[in-house]
Amino acid sequence: KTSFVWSDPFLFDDQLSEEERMIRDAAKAFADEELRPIVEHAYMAEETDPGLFAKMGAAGLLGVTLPEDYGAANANYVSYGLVAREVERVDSGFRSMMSVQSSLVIYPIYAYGSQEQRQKYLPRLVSGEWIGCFGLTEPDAGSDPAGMKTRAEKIDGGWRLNGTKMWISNAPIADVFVVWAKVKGEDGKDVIRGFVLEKGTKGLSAPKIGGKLSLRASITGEIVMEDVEVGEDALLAGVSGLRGPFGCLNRARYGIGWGVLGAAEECWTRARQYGLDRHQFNRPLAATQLYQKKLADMQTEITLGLQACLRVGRLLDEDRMAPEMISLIKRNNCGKALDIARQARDMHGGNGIQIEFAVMRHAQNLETVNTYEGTHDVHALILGRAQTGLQAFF
Ligand code: TGC
Ligand code: FAD
Repeated sequence: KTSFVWSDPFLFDDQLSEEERMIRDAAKAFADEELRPIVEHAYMAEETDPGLFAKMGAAGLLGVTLPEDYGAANANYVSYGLVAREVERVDSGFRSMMSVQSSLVIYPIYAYGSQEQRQKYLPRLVSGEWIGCFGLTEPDAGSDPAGMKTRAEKIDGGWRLNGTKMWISNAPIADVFVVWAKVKGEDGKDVIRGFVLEKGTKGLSAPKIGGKLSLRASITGEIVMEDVEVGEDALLAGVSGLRGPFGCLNRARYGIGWGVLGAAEECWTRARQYGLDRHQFNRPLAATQLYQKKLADMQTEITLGLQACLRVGRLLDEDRMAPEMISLIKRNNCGKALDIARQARDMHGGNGIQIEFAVMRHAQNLETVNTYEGTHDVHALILGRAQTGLQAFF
């Protein structure tokens, strides 16, 4: 008879290849050795160490799906998901830093860039020597990126960009800025194009957004472009239209689907241990029915969520992914992880508000993760549209 493993109910690990397990274990070792010791300070001080990118690069955690030519691991998307899960087990902010670099900066330069752009940027982004950011959202265009005001105007030999991006992860410490702007097409209609800008270019600045109560270990900023002039070689020539940024978001949202389950697992296992250790009414809290029901709910949602991620990851690796599959796991896993973190906070009683118990930090972080890369409700509308054929955004 097979015995039940409470921490891995469906024997998830059995479904991974040896290589996937090795990458997962390397990510876990990195997260435990390099991230756990600094997370409380980073969160409390709202401080992001730019040197972490080079450490992640040296550990092989950046751009893991890229070919070896660029110094990357040439791993599959299941491995990318496993890395996100281990990093986010420590903090969603650290996973944000990693996934912006991998899915939102390295990926578009690889998928839409020229050979010259690939050679110039990818090795240094994969090693973490250079830090990247991705500017889509604007003060007046969040869920509706088609409403962006940033424009790129054709000038002799290149482009001039004007506009402001808002809520941009990594921006204040970035060397490389992938930004999306409206360009007047030959038919006179606006079309969205991608550009790669570099730190130090005249007119480009990235002030920090302070005062966040969530995702405090990950720095966030604006990108301000005032008559930023760049050459023709700054254009990501391989794509036009919103499918450019969405192609990147598919990959980042997929990683988030995995990552948030790492944060949820951390909250679940901490709540379980706390309930075993803490006694009230002369018995462990974990001996009460309500406490056990909450643990069972957490175990169930995490177990189902992981199976869903693995399935979507396998389909992505087989090139059979539809974006709606990613909306499903991004939306459901973020919502479930947020519920789990809030419950875990409650189950820790007063201690639950303390930084050393981690659960409230995770709950606060997951508020952001539930919102960025398409809010919980926006992904519901994507799934609703796919099953009814009816557009409900406007
Ligand atoms: P819609 O008409 O649906 O589509 C416009 C064009 O885009 C194509 N497309 C996609 N292509 C690839 N993958 C996808 N997932 C795609 N979704 C749409 C579509 O085929 C069409 O192409 P074409 O060639 O026919 O023109 O667009 P819409 O304007 O109606 O948009 C609808 C909506 C709401 C679904 C979309 O705008 C949306 O997803 N909004 C959410 C915005 C969002 O996710 N922003 C994320 C900003 S980046 C971020 O948050 C990073 S946080 C990083 C971190 O710190 O980890
Ligand atoms: P809004 O779009 O104004 O939404 C507000 C509310 O209205 C939400 O509840 C939403 O679900 C709801 N809503 C919107 N439209 C509809 C509708 N049609 N029907 C029903 N309800 C609707 N962006 C980047 O480009 N790059 C980054 O690196 C990045 N990093 C981020 C980091 C952090 C810490 C944060 C907080 C955000 C980041 N974002 C980034 C921006 C993020 O993607 C947006 O915040 C998100 O897409 C939501 O946009 P918004 O904040 O403008 O909210």
